[in-house]
Parts: sequence; C-alpha cells; structure tokens
Amino acid sequence: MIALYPGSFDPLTYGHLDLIERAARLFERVIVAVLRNPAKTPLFTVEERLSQIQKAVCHIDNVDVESFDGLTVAFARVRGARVLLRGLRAVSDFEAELQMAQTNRTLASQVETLFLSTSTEYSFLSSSVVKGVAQFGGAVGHMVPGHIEQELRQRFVWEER
Ligand code: COD
Repeated sequence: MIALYPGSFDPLTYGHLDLIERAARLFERVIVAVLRNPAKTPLFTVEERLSQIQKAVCHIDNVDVESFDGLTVAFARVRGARVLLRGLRAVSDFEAELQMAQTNRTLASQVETLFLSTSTEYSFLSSSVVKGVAQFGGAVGHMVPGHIEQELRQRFVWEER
C-alpha cells in the first residue's frame, strides 16, 4: 500500500523525518509530497525543499519525494495512494487536522487519513520554531539535519547583509 505524506516542509525537521522513517516501515511506499502554494511566501523554494528532503531520506529505499499543486486527494489518486499521513504533536494540532481529514473525506471517501503521534523528543518541533530560532542565530542542529542547518545559516546570514 502507498501512503502520501503531504506538507509544506519549509524546512523539513527531525519531527517530519521521524514520521517518514516510521511510516516507511509500515507501507510499501511513502511519497513525501511538497505543496506548491502560490498563496504562501516560503523561506525555501519548492526545488530547494525537494532537494533538502531527498538528501535527508536517501538512506530509505521506499521513500519518494515529489511536489504537487491543487488538492492533496487529487494527487493521492493520481499516485494510487489510499492513505494520507499526518503527524499529531499536541491537542492544538487536533482541531485543524480533524477538519482537514474530514474535508478530504468528503472529497475522496476512498482515501483515509492516518495520524501518527509524534515521538516525544520532537513534540515541541515545527518548521516555524526552527525558522524562529535560526533567524536570530540560535542553534538548530538538534532540530534539522546538518545540510538543512547549513542552508538556514546561509539564508539568514545572507538576509542580514
Ligand atoms: N512531529 C510529528 N509530526 C510533525 C511534526 C513533529 N515535530 N512537525 C510537523 N509534523 C506534521 C504536521 O502535523 C503535519 O501533519 C505534517 O507533519 C506536515 O507539516 P507541515 O507544517 O510541513 O505541512 P502543512 O500542515 O502546512 O501541510 C498542509 C497541506 C499542504 C497538507 C494542506 O494545506 C493541503 O492539503 N493543501 C492542499 C489543498 C487541499 O487539498 N485542501 C483541502 C484539504 S483542507
């Protein structure tokens, strides 16, 4: 069975990576799907994020990384994915995630949303937290893989000039 893990991943964190590694043990194939969202101004371009994620998952055989636009369920259908993976960190995630899952169900009843709970060591972690710390020069080596930490440092040093 194929599972689709959709998100912004701006940037990918160890929380995302932990979820991908665990999902890869449960499913034949996991597709990490980065949304192309013209309404948002991300820190990293979609191409940068694809490359960051590809590097981070290169040790896992059954994980693919792609971008998509439009509806997540439409992309899931095109790729033959019956499961949408989402992570739950705290109660605060629940309301929005439930609404998203229920919306997606009304759009495609054959696609199920599956929630994996975060590993406790990553429950504080989000892409926003990473960016919030990195922009003031704080250490994020425990939050993101080394190559992403480096790109964050370059990005914020560049912006300070
Ligand atoms: N531990 C575990 N899980 C985590 C962690 C962590 N530390 N941090 C984040 N996660 C989980 C999040 O809970 C989420 O499930 C997933 O990782 C991705 O997170 P983000 O923040 O990168 O991605 P989002 O939440 O911005 O992605 C939103 C989508 C792109 C999936 C959504 O907007 C979407 O489906 N858009 C397409 C349009 C559509 O289909 N709309 C209808 C549905 S409402």
